[in-house]
Amino acid sequence: MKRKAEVIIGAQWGDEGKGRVVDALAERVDLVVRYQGGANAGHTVIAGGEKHVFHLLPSGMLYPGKTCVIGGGVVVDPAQLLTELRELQEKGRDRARLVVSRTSHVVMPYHKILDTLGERERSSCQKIGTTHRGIGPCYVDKFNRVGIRMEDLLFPQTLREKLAFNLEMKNLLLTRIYGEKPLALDELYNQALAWGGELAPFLGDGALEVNRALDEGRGVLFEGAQGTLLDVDFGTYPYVTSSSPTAGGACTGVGVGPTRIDRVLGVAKAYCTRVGEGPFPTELLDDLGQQLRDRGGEYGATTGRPRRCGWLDLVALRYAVMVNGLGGLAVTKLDVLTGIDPLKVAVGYRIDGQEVQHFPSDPQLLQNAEPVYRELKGWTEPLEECRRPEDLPRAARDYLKFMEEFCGAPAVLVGVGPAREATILQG
Ligand code: 2SA
Ligand code: GDP
Ligand code: MG
Repeated sequence: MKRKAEVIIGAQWGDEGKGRVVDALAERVDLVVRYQGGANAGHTVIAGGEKHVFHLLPSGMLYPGKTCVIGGGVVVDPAQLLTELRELQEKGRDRARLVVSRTSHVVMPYHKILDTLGERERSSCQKIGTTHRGIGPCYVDKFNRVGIRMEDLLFPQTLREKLAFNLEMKNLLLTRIYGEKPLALDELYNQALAWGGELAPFLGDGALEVNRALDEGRGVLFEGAQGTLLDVDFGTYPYVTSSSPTAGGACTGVGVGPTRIDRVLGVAKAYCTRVGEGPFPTELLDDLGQQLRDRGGEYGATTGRPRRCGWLDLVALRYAVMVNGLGGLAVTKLDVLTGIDPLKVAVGYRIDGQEVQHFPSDPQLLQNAEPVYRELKGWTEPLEECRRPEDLPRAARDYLKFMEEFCGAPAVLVGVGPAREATILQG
């Protein structure tokens, strides 16, 4: 079925393989749109034997003839965006047309500095483990209505006034609270003007672009960043990011009504990972955790940090199906589980002696949750060459079936390797 508007979200703690899923599905649509987050994201696409890691650019950029949109809900680091564009050019890749919403907010150097200083000042149990990309401080300014938007970079006088106002506050924080040096207005202003000059050709009206495409019957993929359990409302607060990676974020972060969305697809690894602090009930702190990290190459695509690894948590995944209204799952990295027998999946938690089947909102309860596991049979065959569901060994098919039945969503795509072609597509 040709879908007009599909949202692709991370159904766990991010790094589920959203980039490779978006790349696989982008071929059949016309637009790929990022709607939240910023350069904290690291979305890996391996196409034609070449690896690309997108931080701000949507993962449809490798398709000439398509349009990629950065929605107003994204926080844009102009230097990073220019670097990514330059990298694609240096690789000699033809690329999609790019539209950056004029209303998206600018991540300024002071946001990154404040992100790092904020983390430094938190005691070890309060640290979030951010990517230091300035995401939280930039969203704070947006919601505090003092942010600088991409369109402000085009108007020198407004830009200078807004920067001067912001620097007054930021320099107080930097000098009086953190004991750091103040930032100079002129330097920042000149830098911001230069960014505006370079990015002006890409600035446009993201909402209009996407709604017009939908009106004309063109297909649109909305690409979430991070994941459901990092959502500022539905994640393991306060150990979350500062945006809405869940499906609703696509509507507010682009400017499309919920009635226009045909399906939401949740990307989930066949096991679980998390990078940064916060509760993770099925985490494996033993050799098996290390084995998953090594075999799955589980290191941050932006920071290089080792990711924490653990068994698949079906309680959390079923919660993601609920809060996103998932119509399907894209299960990635099934190949990484080859040779592990038995496999365990969490089907409940024991909290304060009571068994529960729902995902608790209180991180303290989750921290103390002991997973109730179901053991499933493993398999020994490598999966990388499988292209149809029937090519998978029986135990792998049973593992997927158990996931589908427990969560109430069908697996419509299965990843059996990192490359574009290592994909089983069934919907
Ligand atoms: P931030 O920087 O304020 O958004 O950090 C807040 C929390 O959100 C987590 N977070 C992520 N988790 C997984 N992957 C992300 N992207 C990179 C990747 C991460 C990296 O693709 O590997 O390279 O380390 C991402 N971005 C933010 C973060 O770890 C905090 O827990
Ligand atoms: P994203 O942030 O959700 O796009 O995911 P990342 O790119 O941060 O991390 C996913 C990692 O897993 C990347 O290194 C991908 O190349 C890799 N990957 C994605 N799907 C598969 C898969 O099916 N099998 C294997 N072995 N690797 C995969
Ligand atoms: Mg990632």
